[in-house]
Amino acid sequence: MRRWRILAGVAVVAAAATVATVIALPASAETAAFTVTNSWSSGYQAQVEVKNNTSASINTWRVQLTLPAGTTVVNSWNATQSVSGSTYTFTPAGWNGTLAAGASTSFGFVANGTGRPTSCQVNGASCDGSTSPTTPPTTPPTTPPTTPPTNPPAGTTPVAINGQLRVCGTKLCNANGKAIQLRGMSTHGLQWFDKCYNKASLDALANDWKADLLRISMYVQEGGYETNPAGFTARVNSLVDEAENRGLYALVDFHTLTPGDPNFNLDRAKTFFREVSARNANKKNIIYEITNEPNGVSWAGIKSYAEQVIPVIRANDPDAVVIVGTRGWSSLGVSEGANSGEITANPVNAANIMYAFHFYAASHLDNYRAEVQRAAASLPLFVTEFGTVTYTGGGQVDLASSATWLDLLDRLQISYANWTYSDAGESSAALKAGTCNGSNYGTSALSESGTFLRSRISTPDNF
Ligand code: IDC
Repeated sequence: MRRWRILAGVAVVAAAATVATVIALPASAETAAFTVTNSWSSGYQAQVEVKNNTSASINTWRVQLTLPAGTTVVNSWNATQSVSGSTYTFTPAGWNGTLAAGASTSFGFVANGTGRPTSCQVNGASCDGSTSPTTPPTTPPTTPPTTPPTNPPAGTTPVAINGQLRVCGTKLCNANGKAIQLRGMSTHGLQWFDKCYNKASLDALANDWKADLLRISMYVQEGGYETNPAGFTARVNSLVDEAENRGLYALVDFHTLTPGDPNFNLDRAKTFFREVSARNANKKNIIYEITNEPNGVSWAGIKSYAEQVIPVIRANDPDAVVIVGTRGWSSLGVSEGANSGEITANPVNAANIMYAFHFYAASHLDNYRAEVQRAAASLPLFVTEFGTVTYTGGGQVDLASSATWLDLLDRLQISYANWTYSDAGESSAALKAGTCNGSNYGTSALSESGTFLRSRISTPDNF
């Protein structure tokens, strides 16, 4: 981690290592410390820790960073960002403005370009706590930092190639800033089909299907999380590990469905995501889906839920992508007579997020496809769930509509997960009934839907 400090509120050990120099703390100052947490050939990720070194509580702060020509901020989190010329101003995200005496908070951003800030001010004064703005050093003042990789680690699995993902504009990008599409499968409800997620089935998904992601569908009601929070949390964590071991991304789905208002589960969501994000913060493969299919609830209600749950995740895992469900069973509102305009007019106040869209190919046809195409021009979309069948999870497998849908998603580079990688007795299941009682997950175990999905997912990736 390359780290240089523009902070005077702490003891700083001089580079010579023989003399310890303590820089005196100004009588009254806020400070901001800039750290590069990851970098690659065309950009870097940084964190800024804002500290209140005064003896009184403050209720807001403002950090201004000036970047050299050729370097821009792509996105930020845990702060509200504005820009004037080459100076970026960061103010509290809403929940982290108040800092008690001695308290600190941090925000992060991704820069496109390699230039580090040439100036840093906090509340109008230098970030080091002195009264006049100073230019931070351009070389590390202390012992040589560890060298960050200039490229994602070499390897052949989706996670080894792409590393930590982030949202870039309307796309999902890898650690190198390249727009990518992930294709994979969703579990069925873990309370019913847990036995389908074992070594042989997950190996088949990674090696034979060449999937990029596993959606871990944890129902909250219907015998799910609410009945055994510790047990379901542990199982989700173990599946995040199983995905990581195979180089797959893990999409953690807080599968709210009935009741449709996610706020019914707000406290459970905060507890669940606090625990899961703390435990998995250092993993590159985790993506958080904070609510499955809001229904019978306004967009304002969903947005309010998201703006309470996202900070809980960010506090532990600031750089992970978070996906927010949309109105009308994640139909961008269409199934309840609305459309994505209500989101673009009033987006969730958070960075590095995407919006969920779900479809069932035999039920949701051209008017839904048109809305996805329209919305994709301005919103980052992720199809976290879709079926080849009707919205009941059963009925006819509509291969023609499914292919039209997947062609559209491929063209728009929208990532997707199919419902379900299970042997449920319904036509949406990719595995024939009874498969999970044995150890054969080869092509002979696949249903009509599974055969189709494997043929689509196993083709070469665009990364
Ligand atoms: C369905 C399952 C079915 C189960 C039911 C319980 O396929 O076996 O009995 O849930 O609620 C969704 C939901 C997803 C549904 C799926 C099919 O996210 O939970 O699964 N579906 O109905 N949205 C649209 C369709």
